[in-house]
Amino acid sequence: MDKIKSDIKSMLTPKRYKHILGVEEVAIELASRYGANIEKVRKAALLHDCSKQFTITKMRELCDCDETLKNYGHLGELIHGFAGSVYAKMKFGITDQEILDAIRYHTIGRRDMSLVEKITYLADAIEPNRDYADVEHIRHLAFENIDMAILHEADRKIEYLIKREAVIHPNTVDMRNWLLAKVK
Ligand code: DGI
Ligand code: FE
Ligand code: FE
Ligand code: FE
Repeated sequence: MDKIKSDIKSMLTPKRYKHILGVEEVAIELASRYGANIEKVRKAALLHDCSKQFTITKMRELCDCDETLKNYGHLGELIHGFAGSVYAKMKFGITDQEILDAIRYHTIGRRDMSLVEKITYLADAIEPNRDYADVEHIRHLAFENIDMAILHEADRKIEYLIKREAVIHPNTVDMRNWLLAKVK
């Protein structure tokens, strides 16, 4: 784990590395709370943004931009999880599919996420360096009901994207609808 940390530190800006450590911290807390494998969530947390400093060209080369990104590949921000998952396998020797999927879907989410995926997605959104209007509420919810917390985060994200007149990836909507049915 120390090797992953030092490699990641050298690949990212200091600010991004600070974010990574924040995600790791929250991911460990959530894993303890919900009984997830700590090793797995730590690896997913440390590697989730590993491709963040790559050029968009390099991300596109790496990324097996499957059906999920087919009509959304022009949105640069959505690719780094896909590229990161390929890079984590190639350069960090990660073979566990749950970790690779947690990295892959950490930005857009998806329906039927595993616990490791949920924790990575949520920790990314609520780590201590994050600051947005609803973050305290979602931080609190995170330890009460993880599905409810992700549902609120998805709602918040969708509202934010609508306000900015930005394209919404269907995975986010699909994840939201899945959770909505689940928590009812
Ligand atoms: O990589 P991080 O900054 O830690 O966070 P992230 O991977 O969750 O999100 C990266 C960016 O992607 C963030 O600025 C919001 C944006 N994003 C997430 N979902 C969507 C999106 N942008 C668009 N246009 N549509 C989405 O569905
Ligand atoms: Fe990210
Ligand atoms: Fe996120
Ligand atoms: Fe992140």
